[in-house]
Amino acid sequence: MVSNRLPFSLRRAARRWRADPASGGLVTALLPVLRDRGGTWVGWSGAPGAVKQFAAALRAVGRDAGYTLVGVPLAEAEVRDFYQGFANEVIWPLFHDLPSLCNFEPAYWRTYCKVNRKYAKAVHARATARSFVWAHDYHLMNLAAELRLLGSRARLGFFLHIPFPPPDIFLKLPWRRPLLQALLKYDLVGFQTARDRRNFLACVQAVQLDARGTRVGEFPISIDFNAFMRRAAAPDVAAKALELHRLLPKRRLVLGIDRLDYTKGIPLRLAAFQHLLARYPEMRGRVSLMQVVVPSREDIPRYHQLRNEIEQLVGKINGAYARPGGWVPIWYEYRNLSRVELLAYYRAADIALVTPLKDGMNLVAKEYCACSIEEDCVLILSEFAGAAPQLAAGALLVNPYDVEGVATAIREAYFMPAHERTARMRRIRRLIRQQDVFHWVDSYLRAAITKDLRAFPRTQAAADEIPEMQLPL
Ligand code: GDG
Repeated sequence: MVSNRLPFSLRRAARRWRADPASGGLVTALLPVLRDRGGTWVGWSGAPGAVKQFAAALRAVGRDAGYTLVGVPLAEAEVRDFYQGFANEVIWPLFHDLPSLCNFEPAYWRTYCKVNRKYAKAVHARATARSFVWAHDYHLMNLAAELRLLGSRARLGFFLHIPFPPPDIFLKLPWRRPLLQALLKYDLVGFQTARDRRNFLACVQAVQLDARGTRVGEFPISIDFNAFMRRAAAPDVAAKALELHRLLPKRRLVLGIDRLDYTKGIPLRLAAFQHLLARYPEMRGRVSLMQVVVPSREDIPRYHQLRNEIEQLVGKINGAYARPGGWVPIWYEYRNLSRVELLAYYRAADIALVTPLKDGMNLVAKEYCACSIEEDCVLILSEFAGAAPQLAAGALLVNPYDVEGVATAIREAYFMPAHERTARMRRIRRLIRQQDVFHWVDSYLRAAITKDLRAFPRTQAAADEIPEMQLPL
């Protein structure tokens, strides 16, 4: 496994470094795979400086978790130009269809290549021709190309967690050709949805590259459904959810939880909520929006601006509609929630408002449904989230740019009869349970190692699919 960051968080305890394994769905799903087959995870520790300082902590976590951890040291300038620069100021906005937010600084690309080489060396030192290397996400798109230059004969797979843009957006990238060429050095390139896979192939055709030898597929990522459901039913979570209802009594709770990010559509969501209160006065006092914004990428100026914009909007809406001693339209929090709090917020919310402008998948949507153990809640979901095609059978799909449409959907969710809420939620929950994160890992790995393409209808040889493509350019 290779990812930008290693799957744990480092903290200093009594003059020694301690590393706590991360508890995300991806790590949970991969843990048994790595433990059973013996695996290695290569990534940056997240702390500047030499790996030597935390080598003992890395070894200890690896011993407990059952796999080897290999740290890639990154200098401060590399973190700035590779991680904050190329990854988060070029690829992140571009791949989310926001090219006007891109900073196409040439130094960023050079550092991106250099840092990918660094990761490749760390991988190559440990991989043999019989290894399978699975690289994750947009930080490591050049890894296979660098590994091949080093002479690696390992089988190489890649999974993109974020969307892949259509050609008219992607072709703005000054390094479009070398980047696509690098991706085509992987044996398998996995995307979240059919949309992303189609966009990738259209770009490959647009720059006329030879895609023979690369296989592409769609593998919608998911969550550990049963673990979420079980934890959501625990007494500490139930007590906390009840407390939320006591604090915000006699109203339906609408929940938004997002990392601070301009792709999550938070200002437009607030505008939609304001429109609901203005256009349908009978909704005042009946619903409250709980908006949690989780701090993220705080070193990047655009994220600062976004936080200010959100907080001004919340202030404006609460200022216009709050009543003394009574109802306040928006309950806003800017902080990290603990696991128990997160689950309690999911459980307490009657309606979830998940309205990203574009999202690879959006796990918050799936987690919310898994925690809806009474099956009587409503999910309002953006058409542009990767989760939309899967969850369309039960969610209310909205265009996040259409504030009137989103306001109407909140009203529709509020008045939706109980039997319809249950029928919809049941459909989505069944699907998430069947296609959970273990299913995701399994289908990706089987596609990566099989020789028989017919066994994998959702996987294609890239070159076979391209001739049928309609070029949108
Ligand atoms: C990228 C892609 C794709 C949130 N707040 C708290 C908290 N969370 C956890 C959630 C969830 C995760 O963070 C957020 O995942 P998302 O999928 O919603 O979004 P990104 O972070 O942008 O992830 C995305 C994903 O990769 C996987 O492929 O779905 O499209 O952008 O798991 O539970 N966790 C805790 N406290 C919080 O306050 N503990």
